Amino acid sequence: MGYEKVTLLRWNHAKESVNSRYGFKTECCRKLTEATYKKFNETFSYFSLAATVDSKFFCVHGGISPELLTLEDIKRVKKPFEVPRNGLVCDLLWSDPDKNVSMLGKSKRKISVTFGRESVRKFLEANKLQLIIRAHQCVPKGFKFCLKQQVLTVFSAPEYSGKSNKAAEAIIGQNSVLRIHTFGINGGSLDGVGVVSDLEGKTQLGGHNSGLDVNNNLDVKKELNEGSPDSDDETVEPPAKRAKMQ
Ligand SMILES: [Mn+2]
Repeated sequence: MGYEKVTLLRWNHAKESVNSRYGFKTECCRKLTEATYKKFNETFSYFSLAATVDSKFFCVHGGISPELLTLEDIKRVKKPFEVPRNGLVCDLLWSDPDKNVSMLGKSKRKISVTFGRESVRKFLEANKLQLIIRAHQCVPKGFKFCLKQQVLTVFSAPEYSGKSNKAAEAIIGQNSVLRIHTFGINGGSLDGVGVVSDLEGKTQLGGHNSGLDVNNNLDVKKELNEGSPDSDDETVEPPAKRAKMQ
């Protein structure tokens, strides 16, 4: 299937200091050139912070921020931009949902914050949105709803860093029907596993035919995944470089 337009959202590794710590720089310089590596990082500074789909789904890499009240706060960030170590831009790329707090909590990543169901509820309500779709944490099935099903984590790297997790993608179709396609690695190649068509964890095989209508399922499937995603992605921000002694 072709796409007319693709919007890449900035993620927490789309930053030079993180790239140089977690292997992208090494791989890039080995397979390509350092100049290409620099171009990658320059390009990252033009990526979008977040996107909405159908004015219902808020897509972002990490999550929300105490400095995020309305979508206008994001629109005010002019490209290109760097990712600071705190504040709105940092939180959008680094924050995580947290079932143990109502509003905000401390992140064990040593950067940004965690956010609870009440802060999500307020953000969604203020912006007339229904669901936050984010990545940033490895989850065993590739997807996980949390915080009263106001937040969906979709993790697209199967067998991440030696784990046995599946991966998933969220597909929003006509009438804002949300489908979740999960996949794993089979014999070294990506293998479509199927589409999850209900919220009770029964993965149905058979391609993209089954739809998951979030609106119809939100209230009746409350039991699902009320916890926070497992914080398996333990990426932390590298410490700030110390100024060289003169
Ligand atoms: Mn991440």
